[in-house]
Formats: sequence, structure tokens, C-alpha cells
Amino acid sequence: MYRVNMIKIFLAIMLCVLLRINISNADTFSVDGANGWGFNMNGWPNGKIFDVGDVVEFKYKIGMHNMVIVNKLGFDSCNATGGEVLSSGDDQVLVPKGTTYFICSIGDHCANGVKVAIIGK
Ligand SMILES: [Cu+2]
Repeated sequence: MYRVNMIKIFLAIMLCVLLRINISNADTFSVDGANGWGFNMNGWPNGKIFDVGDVVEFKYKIGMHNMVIVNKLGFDSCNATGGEVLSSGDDQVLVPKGTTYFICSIGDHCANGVKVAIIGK
């Protein structure tokens, strides 16, 4: 009897592991494809809706740009105050539910289009 219960528990754990593998098929998307984070982003992501848990990757030359996660007001006004600043040159962000706003806070880059909003569902 004890042995049967152990087998049932083992099978239940294995089932959980398999289900987790099936639901965690997150994709990685590079901002503006091969062009990376910068000017002339061609409207990226062009209306695409991401899955929560997908990864958005911001690639750029260190020092040329940075990436700041801001709120809608910061996005609309290109104001990075209070935002989370990332500057590794290869910043990877997990897509949360809702809209997330990203801007570059160097010079007038944001006003010149180095900004993007992504939607996760
Ligand atoms: Cu920039």
C-alpha cells in the first residue's frame, strides 16, 4: 500500500513537470529585428501583441543608447524621471500583462523616436 502511494505521488510530480514544460514555450523578440534598439524602428512592433512571459531583447551599442522603463506619462513626454534604467547593451525584459513603455533617455533620442510600447496578453 505504501509503495503504491509513492508511485502515485511520483506520477503526480512527473505530470506537473511535463505540464510546466508545455506552458513555458516563451519566445524571444529582438526590438526591431536585426536593426536593434535605436532610430528608425519602422514602427516596431507594428501592433504585435506579445504573450506574457515572452522576452523582448534590446540590443544597442553601450553608451550610444540606454533603455528606461517608464510609465505612460514618461513615454508620452519623453521624461525618464523615476524610471528603471538599463544600459547593458543587451537588455532582456520579460513581457508582463498590459502595456510596458520603454524610452532612451540619452540626449533627445526619445523625441526622435527611440521609444517603444509593447502589449502583453
Ligand atoms: Cu538613445
